[in-house]
Amino acid sequence: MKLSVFYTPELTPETTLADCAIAVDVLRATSTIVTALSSGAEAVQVFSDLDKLLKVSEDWSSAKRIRAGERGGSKVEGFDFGNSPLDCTPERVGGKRLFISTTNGTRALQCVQTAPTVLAAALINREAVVQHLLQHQPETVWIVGSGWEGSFSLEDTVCAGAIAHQLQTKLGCSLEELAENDEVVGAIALYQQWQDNLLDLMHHASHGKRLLRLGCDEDLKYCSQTDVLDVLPMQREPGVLINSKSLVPIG
Ligand code: 3SL
Repeated sequence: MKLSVFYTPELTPETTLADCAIAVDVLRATSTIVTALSSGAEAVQVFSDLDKLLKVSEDWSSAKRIRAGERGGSKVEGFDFGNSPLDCTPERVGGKRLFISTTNGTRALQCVQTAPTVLAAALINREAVVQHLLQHQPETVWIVGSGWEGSFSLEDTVCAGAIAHQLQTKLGCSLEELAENDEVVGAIALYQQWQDNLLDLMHHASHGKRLLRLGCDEDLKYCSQTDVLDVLPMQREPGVLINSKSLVPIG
């Protein structure tokens, strides 16, 4: 298994593809997606365009859909939710499809959506992602951070490092055997430095500070937890993610 980390969708190769592509947006899209599926959402459908989201979701009755729109960290007018995982309670999302468009995270997912396997990862479901990789052993794995409007993000990189570090530990392999690019080494080093103070790291992150200015302190606390949800968002069709752990094996 060879692992690559790309800090943003813009830095991700366009001409090749990994066997397994993992999109990360700890603050907050992939944390929201993981939480929605954990709370029983039928599926999460991601859009980079708000108007397309509204058009496609029109085919769903209002009782079976939730529309989540975020731009610049705030809820888009006319949408049910913004992009807070704390909104995704079983009472509000259970049995419904979450249609979501955010500033960065949904773009990262669209950037990798042609890969054979597409997963969504955050710190809260890191172990579920690692277990999938150990079980299926894809030859090439990409972890793609969402960043903020094309720039590096501490929180997405530390999550990539958390996945890479756990993978290396569980595989018992060397860094040379696992890492395909320098960013893997950097991400692991960042995680090793901050693994016991992830909330502090969120407070140092530029996007974390932005969310604190918007009063999203509880979101940072929630999103900085590690391995708290055993949920694996996997793309079933382009742009549509389900909890692959809820699938019943045939036979
Ligand atoms: O999901 C995202 O694109 C986030 O980067 C934006 S926010 O956390 O909702 O502000």
